[in-house]
Amino acid sequence: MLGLHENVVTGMADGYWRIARKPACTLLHCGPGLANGLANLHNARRARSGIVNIVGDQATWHRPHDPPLTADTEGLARTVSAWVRTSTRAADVGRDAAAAVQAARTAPGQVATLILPSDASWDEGGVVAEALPVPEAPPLDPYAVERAAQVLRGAGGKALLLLAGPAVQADGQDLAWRIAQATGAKLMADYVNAHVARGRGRVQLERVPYVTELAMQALASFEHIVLVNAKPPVAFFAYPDKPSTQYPDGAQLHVLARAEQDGVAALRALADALQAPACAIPDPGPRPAPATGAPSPEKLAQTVAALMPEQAIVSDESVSYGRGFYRHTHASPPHDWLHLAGGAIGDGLPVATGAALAGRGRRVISLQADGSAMYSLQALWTQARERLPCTTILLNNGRYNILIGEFKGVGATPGPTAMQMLDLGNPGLDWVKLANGMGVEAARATTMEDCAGLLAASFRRDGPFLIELMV
Ligand SMILES: Cc1ncc(C[n+]2csc(CCOP(=O)(O)OP(=O)(O)O)c2C)c(N)n1
Ligand SMILES: [Mg+2]
Repeated sequence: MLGLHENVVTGMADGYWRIARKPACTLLHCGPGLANGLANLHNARRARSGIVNIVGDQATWHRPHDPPLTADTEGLARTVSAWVRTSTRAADVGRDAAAAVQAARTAPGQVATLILPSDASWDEGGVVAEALPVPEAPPLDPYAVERAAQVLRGAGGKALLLLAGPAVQADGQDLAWRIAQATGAKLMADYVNAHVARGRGRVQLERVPYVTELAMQALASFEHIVLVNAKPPVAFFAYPDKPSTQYPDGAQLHVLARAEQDGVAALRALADALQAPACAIPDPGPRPAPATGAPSPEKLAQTVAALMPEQAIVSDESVSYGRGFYRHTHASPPHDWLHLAGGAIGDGLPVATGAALAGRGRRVISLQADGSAMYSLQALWTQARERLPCTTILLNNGRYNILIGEFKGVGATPGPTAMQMLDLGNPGLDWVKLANGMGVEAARATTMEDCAGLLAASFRRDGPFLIELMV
């Protein structure tokens, strides 16, 4: 599949892993091409996605002449990769490729980068290697299970099970719900999740809020936080006079499963230790009707919940507009929700594209902020070329809205010069034309009625469609 910028390609590989649970392989050009793809490899690393990057490089005997594209390719690769190797002979390439795939599949999923000097590719003598076994995830710590059971038995509602990684998939949620019902513990998802199973039949999880004050409020009552593939919750950024950590000073943190351990197995062991009986996850109530009138975040969430097809995939790079989407989308068919896992904007459309490739016909809905979309909008071209079932709701607020809040967070009042740097309205971006220019049909919506009509129509198409929602 051709992507028209390396950051589109690496983001596609990230989205592919999140749905297919097997690595995609990128093909990138020399050090600078890898550098172009680094931001989305950073996101993939934070999402714990398995990816095999193949980076072409100068022939071994040409490199000493220092041609223009010579760079520290290994150095660049190391910043995002768990595994890096340069093959120096054709005879080694098969062996090294097998090791790269093995590294990418190592729990919970890793970025592996294989650098191939051009002579290693074109020389005779290549050998096809056998696939290597996928290593087992590190074993659970029985003491951690026992300790968590002990804590949860005594703490009731003062304990939180904080879920991330595999623990926010359907099986993990079932087990966590049983544990919560048996002990009175509360459940929450980490703010940063690559992939959350959502909708009817799943737990109505909320995430730890983004805004530090709100996160601290949400966590204030907990004396014990049991981490299941999650990290201790910390703020995205520092703010003067605010703490980095969002949990109460006196709270005890208990690691049930680290990111690379099997959180679902850990929850199963914990449910067994607590003899937590099976119990049904509550019904979220009736599906909402599509909203009407002027767009708002709540109305958009409600409309998406009203209309999304079965087994949809949501790629959420809605940035400031989407913080409250969860609450209004529980009562919808089962679906998968993919977040920006590493905070580097420009992943939403590529992830949607890769997820659509892995989803084999499943509808992908991008909830996509405008400023972030501009980083990698070429992904639309790949959606058109591959006729992927992608519906993009492009949230046109004409600015980097979130950064206005960040100014407030550090106690600054942006003046006219700073505000101008957050403004995308001069000249305004015409998303219908931008999409059309890359072969994607598109229309503008200014009301929720328009949006609902276009959304429903897009779901009946085979290929991609973009709705520019003026918000
Ligand atoms: C790669 C990268 N560059 C810059 C930033 C800083 N940044 C965070 S959000 C943002 C603007 C987001 O604007 P938009 O996508 O329009 O969302 P809105 O704030 O309007 O909701 C920027 C520039 C970042 N997080 N990642
Ligand atoms: Mg914006």
